[in-house]
Amino acid sequence: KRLETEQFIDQGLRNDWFTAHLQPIVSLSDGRVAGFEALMRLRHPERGILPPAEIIGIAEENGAIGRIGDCILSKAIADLAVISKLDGLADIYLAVNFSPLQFEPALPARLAALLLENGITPARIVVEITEAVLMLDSPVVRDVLDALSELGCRIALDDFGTGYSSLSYLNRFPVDIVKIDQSFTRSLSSDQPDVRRKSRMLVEGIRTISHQMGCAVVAEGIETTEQWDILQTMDVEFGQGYLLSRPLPLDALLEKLDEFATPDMPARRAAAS
Ligand code: G
Ligand code: MN
Repeated sequence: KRLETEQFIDQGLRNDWFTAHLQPIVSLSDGRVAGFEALMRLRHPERGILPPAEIIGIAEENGAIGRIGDCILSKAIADLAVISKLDGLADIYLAVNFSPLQFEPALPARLAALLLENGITPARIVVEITEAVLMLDSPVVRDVLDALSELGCRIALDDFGTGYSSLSYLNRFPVDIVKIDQSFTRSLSSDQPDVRRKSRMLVEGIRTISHQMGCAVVAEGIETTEQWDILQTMDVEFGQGYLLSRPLPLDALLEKLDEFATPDMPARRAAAS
C-alpha cells in the first residue's frame, strides 16, 4: 500500500497529476468571500482523487513534500490570478498550507518571484502553518517566517487548539490569523448541552485571546446552519466549511462563486438552500 502511494506521488509529479482545490473563506458578518484556501489533491487518471492526508504523510517522510508544495503553490497562485479578474474579487486572498520541510531559506525569494510573475501583491498571501513548523523552533524557521512577514505575507496558525499547539506560539512568532480547529466548530452543535456550552466557552476564549494578540479568527469546518448561526453571534470574523463550499477545482469554483455574496444577497441563504 505504501509502495503504491509512493509510486503515485512519483508518477503524479512527473505527469502533472497534482492540483490545487480551492475552498472559500467567508466573512461571517456579511457572507462575502474574503479568500480561498488551497488544498492539495492528487488526481489519479484511473482512481480519481486520492485521500490527501495519506499522501502528505508519506510525502513528508520521503521528502517529496517539497516538490509537491512547490507545484501546488505555483498552481494556486496562477488560479488566484484568474479569480482576481472577476468583478469584486481583485483583493481576495489566497491561503497556502506549508509543511515544516518547506521552510527553507530560499522560500521567501521563490514566493516573491512567483508573485511578481503573476502580478499579485504579497499582502494577498496567507502562509498557513501548524504547530509542527513552530515546534521545530529553529533559527531557520524563525528567519523564514520573519522574511515572509517582512515581504508582506500574513501568517495563519492552522488547527489551533489541538495537538501541541501552544498559546506561547502567538507570543513568539509573527502570527496574524488563528484558525480554530474544526473539532471545536463541530462540538458547538453537539447534542450534549454540556459539550455545547463548554465548546462555546472554548471558542470564545480562543477568540478573545486571538483578538487581544491582534489576530483575526477563522472558524474551520462549518457544516451546518446551526454552527454558522452560533459563530455569527461570537464576533469571529471568518468561517470556512462544507456548508459554504467544499474545496473545488478552479472551473467548478468559478461557477460556484455566482452563488456567493453580492451586496444584496448574503451567501448563507444561497449556500443553505
Ligand atoms: O489542516 P487543514 O485545516 O488545512 O485541513 C483542511 C482539511 O479539512 C482539508 O482536507 C479539507 O478538505 C477538509 N475540510 C474543509 N472543510 C471541511 C468541513 O466542513 N468538514 C470536514 N469534515 N472537513 C473539511
Ligand atoms: Mn489549512
